Amino acid sequence: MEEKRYYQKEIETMPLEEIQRIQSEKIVKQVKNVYDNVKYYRDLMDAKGVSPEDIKGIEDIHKLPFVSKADLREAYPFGMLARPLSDCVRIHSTSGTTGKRVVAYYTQHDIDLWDECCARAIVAAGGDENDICQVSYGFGLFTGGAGLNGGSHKVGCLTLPMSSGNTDRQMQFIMDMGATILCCTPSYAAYLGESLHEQGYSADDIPLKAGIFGAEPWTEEMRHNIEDTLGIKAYDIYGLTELSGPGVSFECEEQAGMHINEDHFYAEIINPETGEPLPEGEIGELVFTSLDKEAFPLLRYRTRDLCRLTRKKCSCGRTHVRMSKPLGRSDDMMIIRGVNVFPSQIETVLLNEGYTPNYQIIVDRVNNTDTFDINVELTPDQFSDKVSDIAKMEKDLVAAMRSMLGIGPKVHLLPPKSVVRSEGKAVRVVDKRKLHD
Ligand code: DLL
Repeated sequence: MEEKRYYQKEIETMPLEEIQRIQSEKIVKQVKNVYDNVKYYRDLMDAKGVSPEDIKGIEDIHKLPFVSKADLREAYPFGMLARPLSDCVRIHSTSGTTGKRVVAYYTQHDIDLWDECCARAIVAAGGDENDICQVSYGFGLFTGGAGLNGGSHKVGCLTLPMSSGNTDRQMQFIMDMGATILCCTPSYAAYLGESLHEQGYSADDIPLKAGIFGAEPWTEEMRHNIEDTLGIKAYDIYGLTELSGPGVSFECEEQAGMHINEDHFYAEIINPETGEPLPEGEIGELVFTSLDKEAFPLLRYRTRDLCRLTRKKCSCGRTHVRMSKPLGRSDDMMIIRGVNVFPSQIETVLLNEGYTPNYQIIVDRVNNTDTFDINVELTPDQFSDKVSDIAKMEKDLVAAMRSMLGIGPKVHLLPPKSVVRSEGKAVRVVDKRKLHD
């Protein structure tokens, strides 16, 4: 049998008790560090009546206060820094569509740790120094490009720092350089696959063998679609700017949940309403503590991402806890006519019914009633000039949606190329109700 490969075998396959011992050592130090160096944390902890001496190990973590995006905004720009700016070497930032941006700071140690996490993900996807790794996440303030670029260097792959966009050039580099690993958002991977096929390439012609896709929710159905089009194995990767970027967790060859780099990030699942910790296996909000970040450490940060954790043994040999694909964010969940709807449910139905992943959901409110429309693009093969054919397909799709969601949207089947493609994170939902509020 082929020898299993890891980037840092000892850490990645460490017994749980050993991981917990490391986590305990790190949390005690980190809590003392933020209490002494960050007034914002000192005030939060004082207000909760908890002092650094109360934290004797990882089992005491629930005594600490939560931190949310609102705290980061309040403390913007420097209020959460635990090191002087002179120790920091870089910043990254969220896209900040609403309110102030969140800015994260890194020391060189923080960058090294982050690159290692991304290197673990690349090796888990089968990467080594013989690979050519095309990094098509955006470079700049967004963390995707820099993170996978750093990881790819650590592994020793030949790295193509493409950034996102310029699809013709992306295709040219994949084909001419013989790229074997592609890193980008799943929606962009689907678009690249579609574009390569339009150029006349089939999955067999495309040199890629693996993809490392994340930064947005995507379904199993989308995974199969991308795997078939590009002829690769598609691996999920998760992360957020506040904690460093991609590589907080990543999939192994099992493709059954993402191993969280628990030696650096401690995960909890809580009930988003009450803040109470939930037992293993239950769905709730993911909360992270960065155990050894220097510049911008976060205690009990509420991600708003909904998922579940499992400690079931994984056949890859890694012992770190696995998180399921996030169902979506608690703030992405749409409540339409009183019913909870996640974009991922809609994507599942579309792909199961044989449609493309090119869709957009539009929600509005007219005369105090929610409207719910889904624009879905047809392939040239599916497209028909006969109105009755399209009407029948729309009717069937509405029925499939109703059975998944409990409510029926209006479905609009559109000609090929009428839904705008994304080069980064796809905009799946346009909720116009927010404009009226
Ligand atoms: O998206 C970091 C990243 C870059 C992750 C490249 C993976 C690959 P942010 O822009 O701060 O950081 O957005 C973080 O994106 O809280 C999730 O809601 C969502 N997200 C990230 N990865 C996944 C994933 C980057 N694999 C927010 N599945 C997170 C679902 C994801 N959602």
